[in-house]
Amino acid sequence: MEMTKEEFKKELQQRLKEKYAMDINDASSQELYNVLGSVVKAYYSDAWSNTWKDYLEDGQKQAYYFSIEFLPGKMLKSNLLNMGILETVEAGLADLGVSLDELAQVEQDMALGNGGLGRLASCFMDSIASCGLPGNGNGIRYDYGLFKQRFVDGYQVELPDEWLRNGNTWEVRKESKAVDVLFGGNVYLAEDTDGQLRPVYEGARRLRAVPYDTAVLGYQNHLVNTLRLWSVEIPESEEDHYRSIEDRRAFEDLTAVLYPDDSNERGRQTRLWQEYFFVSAGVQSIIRYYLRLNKPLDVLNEYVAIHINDTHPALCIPEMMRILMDEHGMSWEKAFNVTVKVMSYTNHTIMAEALEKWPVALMKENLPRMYQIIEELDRRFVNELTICYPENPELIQRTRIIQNEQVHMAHLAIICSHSTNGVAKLHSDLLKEVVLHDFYQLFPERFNNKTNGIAQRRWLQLANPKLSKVLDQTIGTTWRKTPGDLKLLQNYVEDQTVLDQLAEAKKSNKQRLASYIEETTGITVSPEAIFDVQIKRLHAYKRQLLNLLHILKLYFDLKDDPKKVQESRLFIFGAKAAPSYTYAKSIIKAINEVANLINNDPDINGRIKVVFLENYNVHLAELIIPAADVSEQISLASKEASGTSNMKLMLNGAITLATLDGANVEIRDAVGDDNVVIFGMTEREVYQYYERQDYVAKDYYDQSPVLQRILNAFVDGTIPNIYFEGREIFDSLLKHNDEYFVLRDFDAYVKAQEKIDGLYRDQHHWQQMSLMNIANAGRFSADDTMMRYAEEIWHIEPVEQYSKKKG
Ligand code: CJB
Repeated sequence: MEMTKEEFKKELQQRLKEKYAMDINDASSQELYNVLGSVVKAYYSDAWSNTWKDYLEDGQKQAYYFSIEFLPGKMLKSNLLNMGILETVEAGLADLGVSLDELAQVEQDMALGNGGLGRLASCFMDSIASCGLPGNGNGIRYDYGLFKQRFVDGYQVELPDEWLRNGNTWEVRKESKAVDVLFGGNVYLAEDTDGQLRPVYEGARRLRAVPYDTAVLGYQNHLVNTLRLWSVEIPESEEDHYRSIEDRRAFEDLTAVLYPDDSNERGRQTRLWQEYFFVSAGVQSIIRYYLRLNKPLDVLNEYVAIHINDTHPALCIPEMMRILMDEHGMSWEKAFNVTVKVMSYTNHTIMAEALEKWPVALMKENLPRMYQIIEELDRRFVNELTICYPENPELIQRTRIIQNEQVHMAHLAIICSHSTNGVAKLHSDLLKEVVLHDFYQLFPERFNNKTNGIAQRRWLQLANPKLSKVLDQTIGTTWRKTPGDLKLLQNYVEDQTVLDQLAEAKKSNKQRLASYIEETTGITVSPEAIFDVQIKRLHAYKRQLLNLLHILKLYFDLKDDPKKVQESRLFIFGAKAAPSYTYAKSIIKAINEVANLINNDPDINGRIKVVFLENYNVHLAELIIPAADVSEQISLASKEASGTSNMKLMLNGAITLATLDGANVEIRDAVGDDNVVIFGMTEREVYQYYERQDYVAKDYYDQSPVLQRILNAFVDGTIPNIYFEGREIFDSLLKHNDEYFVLRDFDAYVKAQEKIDGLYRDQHHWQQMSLMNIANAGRFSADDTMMRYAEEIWHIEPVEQYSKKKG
């Protein structure tokens, strides 16, 4: 995909003429962006069609990553980088008086996900292609992405995200690949002309699933995989079935909105429809493609691996069974055998409320054939277990798929797939030992760990060009392809020049963020302050509240003793709360009010500032992360399955301040105790409290004048304008006994923060710690994670010709 600067300029101007009959100077940014997009697309289109044709011709086994969320963010620069023409295009545009950065702003963030789970899926897409692996994504093309967050009087307000308003340059509508999906009605089995039992559908609703494909470019390796997102339409033949416009709208709305919940069960009919819709469309299209290989369906697993990302796509299992049996006449036993070998499943949380369960009645009514198959899967599982463990009926009751009139999606996914993995070592251990222990006893060989990873191209090369340049000058450029080579930086830990250059890059990123903060909030912040960052969804278990309590402590300390020695701090928050999660929204309001109080208090004089940036998204993360000094990873131990912002922040040289939760444990192992600040209860201690049931949050309050002052501030008017929210938070800690042990960990957290303060004062040492974090972040590359999925779960290999070109 070579292209010179002059060729690029010519092509751009030519296309601008063709499309808008305009010269560069007359075009708006949007028009230029559209045309640039079409130039880029034209450049990869050959490689795209070659890739899937090659896969087909070579009978290549492919993986399909099914996820109800993808969160790619902006794609222009990432595509340019992966094509190897980022600099050429940047320079060509500059010649024409256009800034690439400004054009890139025009692109809407593609926010078809809530948080970690969706962003992980997108990092994985990038890495699968970059490793030369044959793998594709399958999901939903929501008309509206995750809501836009605004603050009004400190409250979160949600606005619709009309990301498609100006079109989407990257997608290609594939009308000819549309498939039909059936919902509702009655299904019964009747003998067909060939003597086989086949389902007969009565009164089912037929909807059309139309795919929109997006190219997923590998990093400079000529490989282009596909992210296929499905959109609903009403087939012409069905028009008569709609009695009114409202009736029609209800079905058209199927792919309208992304459910804005994160780690929370959503028992709504539309959500169930969404799940079946993209699963059925995806599996049907895989089978259709497979049949072109002219291979028998009972060796499907030699050519196809389907990954179930969390339980939302778990209906892949009964849908595959349906297609194999109902449409291709396979026996139950054979179909089950193949299905298990094709499917694999990742669990992303141990939070009980996130473990999906669907009421039997709802499933029966909306997806009758799915329910019949699930019921049979459950019946056979129970039969088998009754034979193997006749003495243990409780085990059967605990593990069966249908319990108490509910379908347990995780049970379905584990029982009917060949692999279940957690997303960090601690999380996978907890799955085996506690949360899924029964299943681990039944199927020990199915359980494995795959620690999450991040696409280092986006989170370092694109987000932090300043640091990237220092790295190129210091250790060469191989880290760009092989993130493990970042390790070479360790050799410079005593090199003052390199340390100064790293500090300079950080400072410049802090300045960039400071300007953004000033522009968007009007708050002036000093780049000299410690930039202390907590960016993630707002959730009680992630304990943004603990951060806030500590901020209040610093505030009161400075009020009491204005001469107290303390580094200046800027506390930065970025977080969306699910619209229905009132407690999380109260915390947002409280943080905003505390920010107002502190930022405007002349006694504090800017020594502490608090900024809650609106509308945290991938793009904002790219701005915040390179500027961070401190990475707050302070969830209650055992609750954060992995975390991935922790990896992005360390990669950009922030020091992790963390509990031993999720992947923080592995970050500690990677950088060593001296280069991370750990505090708080271990997961074992948390479980001991659960066993003994002897946590009394109020004791901590009663015994600590410091905590009394801080907590009282929520209800005595010290923090203004939070009459209801303050009471809710106060009661959550004292009346409802502090579910996430905030008060129990408070003292340890304060000490850890004091340690951070002391470490930062010794700038030389701080820079050394920062360097060690960058140097050891390579192991969290999603490339490595994907290679492990490929080898150990999907059994696919990098395509030879691409890996050669890559090498
Ligand atoms: N996660 O973002 C979500 N949504 C869910 O519904 C369940 C889990 C997160 O997934 C990330 C990717 O594995 C994890 O890093 C994170 O800890 C987890 O909360």
